[in-house]
Amino acid sequence: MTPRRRILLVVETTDLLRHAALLEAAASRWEVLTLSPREVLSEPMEEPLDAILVATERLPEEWLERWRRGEERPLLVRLSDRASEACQASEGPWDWIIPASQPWPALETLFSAPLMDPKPEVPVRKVLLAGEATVGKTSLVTFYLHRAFDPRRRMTIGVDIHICPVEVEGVAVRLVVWDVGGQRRFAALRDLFYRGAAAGALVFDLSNRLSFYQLLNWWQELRHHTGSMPMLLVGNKADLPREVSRFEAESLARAWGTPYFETSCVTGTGIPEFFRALAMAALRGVSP
Ligand SMILES: Nc1nc2c(ncn2[C@@H]2O[C@H](COP(=O)(O)OP(=O)(O)O)[C@@H](O)[C@H]2O)c(=O)[nH]1
Ligand SMILES: [Mg+2]
Repeated sequence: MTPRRRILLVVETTDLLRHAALLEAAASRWEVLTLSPREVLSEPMEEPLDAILVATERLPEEWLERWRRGEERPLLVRLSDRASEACQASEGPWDWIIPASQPWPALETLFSAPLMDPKPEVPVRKVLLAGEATVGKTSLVTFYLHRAFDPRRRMTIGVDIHICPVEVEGVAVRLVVWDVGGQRRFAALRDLFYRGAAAGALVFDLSNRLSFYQLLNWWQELRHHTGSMPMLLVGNKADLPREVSRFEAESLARAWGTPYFETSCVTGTGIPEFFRALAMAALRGVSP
């Protein structure tokens, strides 16, 4: 059974930055998915969720009502600009209404009891997955966590923050993996993405030469924002016909002084090794 500590934040893409503090604080504790109202309505959410935080008015009540049925239903929480203090809602779809500007400590109180981290002594490190869209960043995390390939195409528009427990040389580490989609174009959100990261991985698609060429841009951007943070290079989709040879990728990795991994989210090849190396790099990298 997977631990149920998943939170969905529904927020307008343009508002994401206003909730940066919330994202950062929540990220070290829970798995956080962010979706815009449009995405939420167009996608079936099958994953178990502990809570749905809604920071927009643009969600129809029917969608919310649907979640009120069922036994293990998520907590429905409205982040409101108008609320001055947290209150339990007796009518309407919400369980709680919480001020958007100061969601803490109300959120903490709501979630802490059943969801508290049972092992707070485990070191927590923020790590980044960077690389072009569709190279398989989200799939790497999904495979690592569930040992299964999910072929559904789900574009990361917002920021997905996954918690990945890893054990390296007998030491448990909790990686908080930031997987950022199209939001990279918002400069300020980019800072949020890079802030406090201990290690990162640059991912490309072995079956797509362009994604290999684009690595240079990513490398420069990461180096610019994160200085000497340890980085790894990952060639994913090793199960598909190649457009990039191992020799080329290894040459690039050597030039950059980074370890190189080849992975496949279909067969699982290389994925545990990659996460162990990422955790090791994060432990040796900067402390958050
Ligand atoms: N054949 C194959 N397909 C993959 C692999 N990893 C991801 N994909 C597919 O590539 C697409 C993009 O994957 P996704 O994880 O969303 O990429 P992201 O945008 O980098 O997060 C999806 O359709 C995945 O099913 C892989 O290792 N092999
Ligand atoms: Mg993604």
